[in-house]
Amino acid sequence: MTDRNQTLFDRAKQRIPGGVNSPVRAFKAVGGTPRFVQRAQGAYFWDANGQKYIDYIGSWGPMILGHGHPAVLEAVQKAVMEGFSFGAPTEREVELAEEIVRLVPSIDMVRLVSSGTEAGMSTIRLARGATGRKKIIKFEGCYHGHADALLVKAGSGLATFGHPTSAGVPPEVAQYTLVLEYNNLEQLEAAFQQHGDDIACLMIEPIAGNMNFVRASVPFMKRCRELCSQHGALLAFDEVMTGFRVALGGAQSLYAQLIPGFEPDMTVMGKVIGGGMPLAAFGAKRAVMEQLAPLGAVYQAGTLSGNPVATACGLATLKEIQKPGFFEALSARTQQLTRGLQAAADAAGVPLATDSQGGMFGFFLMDKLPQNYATVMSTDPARFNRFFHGMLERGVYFAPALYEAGFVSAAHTEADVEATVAAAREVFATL
Ligand code: KE4
Repeated sequence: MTDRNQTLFDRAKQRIPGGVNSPVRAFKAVGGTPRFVQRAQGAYFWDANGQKYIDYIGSWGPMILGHGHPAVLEAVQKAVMEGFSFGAPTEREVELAEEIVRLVPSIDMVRLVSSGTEAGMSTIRLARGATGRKKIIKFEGCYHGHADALLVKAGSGLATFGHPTSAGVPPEVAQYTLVLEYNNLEQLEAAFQQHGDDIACLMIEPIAGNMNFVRASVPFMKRCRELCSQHGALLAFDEVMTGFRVALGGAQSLYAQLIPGFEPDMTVMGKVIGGGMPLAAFGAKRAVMEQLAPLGAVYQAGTLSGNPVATACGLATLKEIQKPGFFEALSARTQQLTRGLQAAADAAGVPLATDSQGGMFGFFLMDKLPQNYATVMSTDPARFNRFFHGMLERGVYFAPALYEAGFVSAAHTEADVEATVAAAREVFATL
């Protein structure tokens, strides 16, 4: 039988670089043929061959309700009948801005954009404009979108700033980005000691989903907050993945429970707030946000920003996740998965470490949870790839890279997770 995924992939590679519109989709890290999605519903999607999969990616986070939630579908269908895009303000943008600010108490104002990259890039520019400083701190293993200043890897020690991770990024741009090791208190202290008063912002994924699932330790996060405050740098939480996903109030609401009075200065958001449509946002206190055009001197703009169909999708999604018991049920389902995977690995004598928060989870083929990128990347890639493909062949779609997180939706049932764990028992036995 013809493999339509392969046929489509071959065609795609003729006209789209690597056959994909975003690199991770190409299965380069795991090998094999990417699955071309024909349609999706609830916790499942069907590929170009009609093969059904339990979907643990959910568009890399947005599909927290599952695919095709009736209330979201209705809201989007109504919105498209009123118009696709106007390039003019609409009431729904105001409603969504008010809703986001209500759910994220650390921000007074928000600007809507179309992607997490746009939101992260604009946050950096705004932080630089608001502080008049050039330098920024990011952490190895955290991804904040593909803006030049953020495609940077650690330099040779603290004294030197970063080097580009991508061709096309001039070293002059990377020179203002300092890349530290995640959870490394000594490096953090030294960086602020040497550069503190020149730092515009420190940007961090509070739970790093771009190195699978690594939490910033409480002492580390507390110190990030203290040092930023001490030196007049802005603490920017990149919650594109964790926002409205690990908890209704995002990861910052969890750190606020562990560190008295904790809040970031800026927040980058995306994914869930668009419900699968192109919508992201960044927010901060009024004094910072009012430095943005047209009020202030920091320019930022976007043709499709606050798109009326995307805001309808986002509002309907945010309404559903606020229903009583939503996150309790989602967390319980996610924990059913991680506990089931752990038991299956233990039974097969395969080292596995798992963690989850709300509807986001990670697992590592190692004995204990890693605290930084270097440890995550010490995983045996061949073993991960065998696990990934073993599950894929059994109709379970995990992230096609060992450094990516996984996502459970409200549509995943107990039976879906039981089937996933049963498949994992078979695959772990082969590892
Ligand atoms: P986008 O520009 O892809 O919408 O968002 C960039 C971004 C920013 N910040 C965080 C914490 C993110 O996780 C992302 C994007 N996440 C990846 C998954 N690791 C999207 C998948 C992809 O690149 O295709």
